[in-house]
Amino acid sequence: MIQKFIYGAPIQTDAVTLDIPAESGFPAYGTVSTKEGFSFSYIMAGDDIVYGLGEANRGINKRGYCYISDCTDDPEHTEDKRSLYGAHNFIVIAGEQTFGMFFDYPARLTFDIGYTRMDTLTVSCENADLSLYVIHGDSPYDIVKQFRHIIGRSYIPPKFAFGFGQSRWGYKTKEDFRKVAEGYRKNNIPLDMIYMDIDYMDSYKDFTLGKEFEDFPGFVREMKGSHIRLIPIIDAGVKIEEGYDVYEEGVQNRYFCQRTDGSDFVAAVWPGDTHFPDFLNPDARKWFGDKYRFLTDQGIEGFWNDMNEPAIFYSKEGLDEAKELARQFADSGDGRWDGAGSVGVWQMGDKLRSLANSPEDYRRFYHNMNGKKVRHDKVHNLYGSNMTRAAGEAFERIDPDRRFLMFSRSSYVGMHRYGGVWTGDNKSWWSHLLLNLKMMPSLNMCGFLYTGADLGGFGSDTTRELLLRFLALGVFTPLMRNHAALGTREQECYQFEDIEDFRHVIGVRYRLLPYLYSEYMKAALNDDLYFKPLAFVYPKDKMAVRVENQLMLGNEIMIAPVYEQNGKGRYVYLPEEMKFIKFLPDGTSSEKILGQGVHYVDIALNEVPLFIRKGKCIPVVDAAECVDKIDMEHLQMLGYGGAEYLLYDDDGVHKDYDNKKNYRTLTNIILS
Ligand code: MIG
Repeated sequence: MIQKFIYGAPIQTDAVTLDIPAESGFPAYGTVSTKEGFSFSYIMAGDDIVYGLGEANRGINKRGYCYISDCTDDPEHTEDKRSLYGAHNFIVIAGEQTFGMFFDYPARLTFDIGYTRMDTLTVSCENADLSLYVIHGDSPYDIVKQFRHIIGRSYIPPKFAFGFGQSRWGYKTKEDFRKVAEGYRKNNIPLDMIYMDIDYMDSYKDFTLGKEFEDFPGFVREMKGSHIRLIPIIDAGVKIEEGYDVYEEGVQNRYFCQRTDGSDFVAAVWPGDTHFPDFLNPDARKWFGDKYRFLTDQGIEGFWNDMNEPAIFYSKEGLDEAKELARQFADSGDGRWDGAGSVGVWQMGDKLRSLANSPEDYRRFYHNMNGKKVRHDKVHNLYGSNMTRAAGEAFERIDPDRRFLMFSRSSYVGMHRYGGVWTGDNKSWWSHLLLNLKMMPSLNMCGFLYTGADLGGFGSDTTRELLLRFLALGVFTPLMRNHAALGTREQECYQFEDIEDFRHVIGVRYRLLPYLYSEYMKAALNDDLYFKPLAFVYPKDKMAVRVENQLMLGNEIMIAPVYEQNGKGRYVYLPEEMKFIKFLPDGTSSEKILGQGVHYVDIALNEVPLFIRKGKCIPVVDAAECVDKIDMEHLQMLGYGGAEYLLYDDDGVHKDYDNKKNYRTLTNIILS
């Protein structure tokens, strides 16, 4: 049962698709105050767990910290950070009283979950203009499914997007891409996608190609000939340049975000000075979306949308202020570090450091929302979402029967209908492997099923060991992509010794692909979860409820990756008897039945572990070099006494999801 309460005059976000009549009165839980802005407070019982918040820092249980929904381009995901790229304002409180809440509010929103006071949850924001949804249910899992139902079906990518992809910021020429394709194909490491980062464009201009990419359709075809799809990036900012069609059209039609005086707002990003398309204006959204045709017409089938928080290096205004301060700084003589009376080194440094993504800049420009002028900071968390919505809506026009690959960096609930997300600029840190695992179920709860992290880590130098362990988790995440930042150690799988280990680990992804795809599709089609915390499956098991380093995947398996350097294995908690399966580098697998309880299991660096639940079985196939070549005719069953598995499969291209023919029951003949 879902109740909706409206406070003030909420801005329409389109997060919820189901029409729920608003009620008067108060939520049955906690207290709401609208005296100074909005706040909701609730006293948590000692053992209450708080789930949700999608792409957020720290644990699966969000309790014990303060999180702020404020989409931010911050590439340092250290433990102290409160805001990442997404704003996913859904939480479930589970314990003495169990209920869910969705705060549909598109600006900065604070979740103090036992930070100020350990027993108190306070959700607050500046303006009391929001819709609050309160969800009652039998269990957190039930509440999540109800929430998912009201926000609409999750995005479904084409099947090739379940393959493995290689990316790196810095590939510039056809030769660079060919080298990657060759590196994988020659070494027989499976690969389905190579990502094109910003250097493919002409001067970082969206919907252009650098001169290196003459006869681009031919190049796209050449890659497709090796069953590799090129996936270009699109950035939010549009370069200011006379004669550049996207710029000219945007200016002419007033499709860019404007300052108070009506002039187009200028922000510096990769192309230099840019304007920001007003994705909240439906006409501008349609216009920008149709620009993707420039690339789809040349054979491109997928994209990733970046810098759409939006990220700002600096604004003209901000820079002018800094320059003015620099003048005063220069005139201030040899003062003290703190300036004592004039401008000091620290003040100058702070000013320069605060130029990027500054809250002041987000107050300097406006959107045109159906004729209404809305200051950006009031709708900040909708920007990236609506960029991706622009693309998603355009794909419906470009080819209504076909699926396109689309994922975004910034997002708000509602965008899950148009695309997936990747979790942005992580680092080659062991802690980020575990963070990756913890984010997955929370993202799923908020509708984002097609997700994954930069495997190997984006920033800083990876190691062979870290990459292999990252990949062994990535085998299970719908988006499986190795991506790294400019200037870091090269981390394509063929850059390391004993390449066969990479061939094997990534090969396991392809061996499991029919199963993973089937479970993804079932989750998407039934508003269900692909990844679940153990607590959702074993709610009565006190130990399972606390587990934060293992996940349930689909309805049959549990995963427990190794996430520590020099780890030869790990402790794992089994809520019930399960079969422990390891995919071994020689192509075989080992099996061992383990009883309920805690076990230490050995997991070598080139092995991929999983656990099959009692009474369940899953299909596996032989490894293949790409998704198109998976042999679906020769499925083998791996199981623990399970007699049947309901397989979902389709052509992976079109949208005939609800056809009964997509389901077939597989029988586990090799009963073990
Ligand atoms: O300011 O396009 O998160 O994946 O490689 C950095 C370059 C811009 C940030 C993205 C990252 C991408 C990078 N981009």
